[in-house]
Amino acid sequence: AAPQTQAHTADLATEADRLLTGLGVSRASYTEGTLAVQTPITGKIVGKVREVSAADAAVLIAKAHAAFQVWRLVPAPKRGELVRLFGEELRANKQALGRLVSIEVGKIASEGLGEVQEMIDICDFAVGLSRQLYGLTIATERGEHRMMESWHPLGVTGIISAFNFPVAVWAWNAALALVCGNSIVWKPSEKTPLTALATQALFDRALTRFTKEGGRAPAGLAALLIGGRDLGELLVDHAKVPLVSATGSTAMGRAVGPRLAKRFARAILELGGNNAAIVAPTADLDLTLRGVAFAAMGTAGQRCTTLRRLFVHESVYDSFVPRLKRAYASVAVGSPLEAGTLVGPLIDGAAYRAMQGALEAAKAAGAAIHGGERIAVEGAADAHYVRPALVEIAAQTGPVEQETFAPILYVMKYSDLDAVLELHNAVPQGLSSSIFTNDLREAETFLSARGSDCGIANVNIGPSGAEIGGAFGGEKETGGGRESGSDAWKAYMRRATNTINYGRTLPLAQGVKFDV
Ligand code: UN1
Repeated sequence: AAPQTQAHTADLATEADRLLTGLGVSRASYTEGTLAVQTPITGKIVGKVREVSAADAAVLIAKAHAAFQVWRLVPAPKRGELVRLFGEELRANKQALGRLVSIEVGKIASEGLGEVQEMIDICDFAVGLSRQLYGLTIATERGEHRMMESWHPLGVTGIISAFNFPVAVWAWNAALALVCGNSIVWKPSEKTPLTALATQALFDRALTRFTKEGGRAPAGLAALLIGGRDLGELLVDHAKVPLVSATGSTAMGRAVGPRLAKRFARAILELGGNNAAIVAPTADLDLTLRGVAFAAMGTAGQRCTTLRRLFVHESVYDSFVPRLKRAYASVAVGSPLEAGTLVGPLIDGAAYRAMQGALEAAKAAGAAIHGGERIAVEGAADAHYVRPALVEIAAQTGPVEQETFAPILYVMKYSDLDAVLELHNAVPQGLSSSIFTNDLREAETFLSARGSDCGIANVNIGPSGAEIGGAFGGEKETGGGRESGSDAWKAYMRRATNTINYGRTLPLAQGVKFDV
């Protein structure tokens, strides 16, 4: 029997309305607009969001620039207090916002909540960071001189986010940018304006509390640009926006990167991934099975960190791959709002068609395809549910070299570690990677300079589901940007090298003589 979705569209629209008003969003902003929002759970429209005109967007960016000039003078730990209050709003509203993420993006409940938890985590991190924005003091060659680095606020930070992490990725950028003394302007995905409105409303609440408690938050500190690609372009081309952090496809990055470079603006690019895992002869296969299943099928394959290529050693292939196939055949696909579901819907029909196109190309290349078919869910004829696809393929060609944002796992057999490392690194993308092994030499080789060429390399953990404490991002066509933890904050500030002479003479560097 077809799985059922008890959550019919009417109920979802009503629920979204209840959640949005509860989170402080004005009803007119999501019922009286022109941007239709579909829930992927049923494929039906649950909101019509008001878009920002290009003229209004320009005003908002100008206001954000004016706000920056005030905000940069607020001491960083006080800026951290605003982010702390925002984190409190998120804690208090985790259930509601997480549920709205599930409705708008189709994530299962724990992943919707997990996304909000990731926002809370980055707020905590940023609050601590607000007392840790430090520069070096560097030895100078001149007597009675001191050389040091100062880190200063940079300016308006543009944030372009994708549908699949509609609010967490904004939070990574927003929390850091704000403690760094920047104002922020956000262009969310056109597919996810509801969660953007809700997040902005929670942020506004934190701002109100901050001001009530005597904080100095200038108007226009955080703006939201809901609308189409033209608004993103406006942000990218705006002379008063020195940094744009953009998450999305490599195609998007190719459009954004050169435009920013043209005006010497900074870019943090978080683009496509084509993440692989190696299952080595000594791998703990029970652990590997769970790690692979979550990384490849979780979020219906719609994470930039999703596991897409699996290299299995020939000595364990026949014991491991059949188990994995059984997991693929039995994983619960259906409405993400129902308990027990692990794989929710694809975001839309275009994602479904891209998935089918990749599977057809794999088939033409001689692959054996298990799963991948559309699943009918009662009450959701316009939605796109699929059984995740496990594709056994001989060579890494065609669709295996591309990122298809859907649950397709290409499985290949290998015999030699050096050869598989070469294959591992042979794709254009370089975001995340894993090896499953209990052999110390293999694990360390994978993490070494001749190992994985990705920004994230893991041992005995899948490539997805990173914590916020580490720097997040990848190499090659993934764009090279780093967000979130470690010292990623430095990209949001400008560095000044200061040399101070506290003596009475003026020695010149490099022994230069210039006596007038
Ligand atoms: C993304 O898919 O754009 O590591 C971000 C992860 C999450 C973030 C993914 N923490 O899978």
